Amino acid sequence: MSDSGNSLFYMGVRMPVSTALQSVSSPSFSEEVPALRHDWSRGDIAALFEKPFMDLLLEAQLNHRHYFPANEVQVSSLLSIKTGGCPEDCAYCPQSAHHNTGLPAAKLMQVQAVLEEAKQAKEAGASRFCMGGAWRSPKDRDMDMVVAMIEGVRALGMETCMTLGMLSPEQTIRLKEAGLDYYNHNVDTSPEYYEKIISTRTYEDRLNTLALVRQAGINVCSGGIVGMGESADDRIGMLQTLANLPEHPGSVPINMLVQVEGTPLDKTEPLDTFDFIRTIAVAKILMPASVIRLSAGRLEMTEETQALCFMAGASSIFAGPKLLTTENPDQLSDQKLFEKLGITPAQTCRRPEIIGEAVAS
Ligand code: SAM
Ligand code: DTB
Ligand code: SF4
Repeated sequence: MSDSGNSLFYMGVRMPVSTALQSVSSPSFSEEVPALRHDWSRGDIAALFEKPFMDLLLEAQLNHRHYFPANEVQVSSLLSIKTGGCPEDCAYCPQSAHHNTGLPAAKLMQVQAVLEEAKQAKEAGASRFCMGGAWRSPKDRDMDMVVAMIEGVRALGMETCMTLGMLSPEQTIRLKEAGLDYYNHNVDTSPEYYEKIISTRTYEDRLNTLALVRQAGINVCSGGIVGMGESADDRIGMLQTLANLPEHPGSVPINMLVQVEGTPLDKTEPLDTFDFIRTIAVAKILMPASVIRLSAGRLEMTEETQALCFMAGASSIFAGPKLLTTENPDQLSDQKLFEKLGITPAQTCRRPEIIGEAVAS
């Protein structure tokens, strides 16, 4: 670890942990930089979920400040570059051809049109542009356009992320060579619950693509969805999978299910808000050097819920009026929320070790 051995960010400055802890009146927390572990048991994780809410949030926030500046949230923007008609049957997804959601399908966008959207996102304050394709996996014939999109967005000075489904080894290498910064591929839920949500691919398929991406040296973005009717043990199992990967994903998006009419998961009993916030806090404690993204579902959340998610260690959001196909809070309401909370947009959400190129896991 770097010089942050016994200091952390508080009130915008790095200070000794003891001083920061006095400021939050909590002598009971360790000054040690939280180690990056990859051997979490379900019992360990369950014990975190059972902590008193305030203790859990404080621990998560202190862990966060060992690795990241306080009060900064990175902003990403999303674009669906190929929409709908997907052969996979993911029960949550409005883009699956197996569900009748009324969403019109569209072919892969032209490169220039994607770059126009990226420019606008940059002007609106996004530092990363995430492009999503409703594919089981991309066709090789689509790769030239995908590569041109990555190169074009990078030339605008933005970080790039793609989420295109399963990849072949050759496709993964092409993405790396194009300069792709992040590949998003979510494990979505626990290994046990996965087959209740998706029948057209396996958990193993998902882990295989994550391994290809990691081995190619592309930063991994992987997280999941809660509020799909899963059990508390499924949320524990999902976080266990992510935290016990050979390297913690650089980004961990935690999505609250966006319920869409026509999908099998529409009208699912919503998850208790505190259980959602706890999931974010536990993710931060398990993977303290990773950026936890408060991802889909913010439109249905109050400002207070989002503030507690930031307190729990979330330090990234998707901004802009649209996610891939569903709505998201508009720019003005996010700006107002940041002002109310004294949050400033971070220029990057890369974890510190990645900036130094010395991966510490
Ligand atoms: N087809 C690719 C794949 O599945 O990896 C990429 C696009 S897919 C839409 C990206 C991610 O969006 C999914 O893995 C899932 O976690 C998330 N997602 C899709 N529909 C959602 C919904 N209704 N609510 C919350 N998250 C959703
Ligand atoms: C992620 O974890 N969430 C984003 C992004 N990665 C690609 C997608 C959310 C999609 C929500 C439903 C929709 O808008 O279609
Ligand atoms: Fe297709 Fe991805 Fe939606 Fe599943 S989540 S149906 S793979 S677009």
